Amino acid sequence: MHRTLLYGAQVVNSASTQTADVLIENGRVVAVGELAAIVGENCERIDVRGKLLVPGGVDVHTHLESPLNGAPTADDFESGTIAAACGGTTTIVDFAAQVKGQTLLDALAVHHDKARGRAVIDYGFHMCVTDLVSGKLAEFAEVVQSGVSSFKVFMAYRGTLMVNDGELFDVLRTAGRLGGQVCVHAENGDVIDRLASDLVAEGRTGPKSHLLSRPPETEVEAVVRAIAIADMADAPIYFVHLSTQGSVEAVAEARHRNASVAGETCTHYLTLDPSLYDQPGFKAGEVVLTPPLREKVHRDALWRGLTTGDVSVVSSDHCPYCLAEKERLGAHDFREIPNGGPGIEHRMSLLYGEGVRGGRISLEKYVELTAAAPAKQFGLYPKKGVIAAGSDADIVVLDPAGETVISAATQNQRLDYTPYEGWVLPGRIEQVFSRGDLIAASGTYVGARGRGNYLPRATV
Ligand code: DUC
Ligand code: ZN
Ligand code: ZN
Repeated sequence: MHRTLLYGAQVVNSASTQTADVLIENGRVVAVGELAAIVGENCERIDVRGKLLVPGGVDVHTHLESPLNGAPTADDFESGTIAAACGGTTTIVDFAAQVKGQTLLDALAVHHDKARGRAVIDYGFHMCVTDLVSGKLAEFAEVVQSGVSSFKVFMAYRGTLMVNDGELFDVLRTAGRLGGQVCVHAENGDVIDRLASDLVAEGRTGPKSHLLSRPPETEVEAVVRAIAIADMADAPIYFVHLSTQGSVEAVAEARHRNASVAGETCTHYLTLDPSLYDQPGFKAGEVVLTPPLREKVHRDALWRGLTTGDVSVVSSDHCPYCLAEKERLGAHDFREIPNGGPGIEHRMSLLYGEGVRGGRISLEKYVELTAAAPAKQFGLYPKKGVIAAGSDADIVVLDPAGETVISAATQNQRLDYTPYEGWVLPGRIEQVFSRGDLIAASGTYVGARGRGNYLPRATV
């Protein structure tokens, strides 16, 4: 039996912080407390005095080797999960995307094949539904039984991904009856398409038009509409990648009347300014991600939403495309630029640096947003998301006295840029353990290949 004692750190969970030792046996935490004097000789001891121990990050919104936008995303399950591990994330829930004409179960099988033996951290899937022709709703039960208890649908991208209101109602009602939940991409796709055509007609074909064609109201209207449809379907709803003040207010209003509504935002909506769309040449293409970046008033509202709990999860929406690929596809028309950006590697560092050290959230809130709440929301808690007896020993050793420098040249994400180039953040992720294995040290992957396990998820 392999035993490891991490001793002398501040152990941070979403409800408490304590100075304690953590004893790990066979990949699980078996005790947290004053243990150094009682564990005996047969135990590896690791000195983590002066450090913070936080639960391994749970990133519930990633797109690895995904065909969703036509072009496959740049990170596959190996490179993407190595980047995640180096950045302190030990669990992901990735979107398995159905392509047109494919059954949901076939789409899931394809995604399992991509991940199996390649992912280095534990992983689950959401089912991303893009083609609802007859019969697909009947597959939902089997999808849920296989451990995929959440679905994603799009209220934008007519002709490729978008569902209409009736289909949204069907999906919500069907998933809800099965005890599953639906992740909704809320944007008014038809209005966006018209604004985008107008811009192209005026010759405004560059990346900044991505921002101009997606004003905040296009998100807010869709959030309000989807909440009403979820009410009619008597089903829970989870909004992915919220970016606006109005959306936070709509979700808060629904939650105050006890509707089963939850909201997620992403690191980039909290930290990046839309002035990045004014970068010269095609460089603004880096931040063609959906929804687009928003002004400070929206970022402030999102931070407030995190403190009130109305926005309960911070994910990465890691959906990477190299800038060269974005330019190849969309240099002449911004509508052809694959939408998405990186984030899986720096989510934990950014939220610690900008959130905790920036004075916006507490350490416990940091753990809640990055690990405990996403694990609870998607049926993985307390296996994941907490450092406690019985939980998987997924643990990040964070040095509050260190610093993190972000650069494309040193990142593990398989990408030719980062929108955070040159950022220096307080705090440094020193070591990362997954099921008790040391898998990352000082930003380098040191674990075995393909060691990640599939996580079938319960309904919640
Ligand atoms: N939605 C996502 O969740 N990710 C990338 C692009 C999109 O539209
Ligand atoms: Zn989306
Ligand atoms: Zn996404």
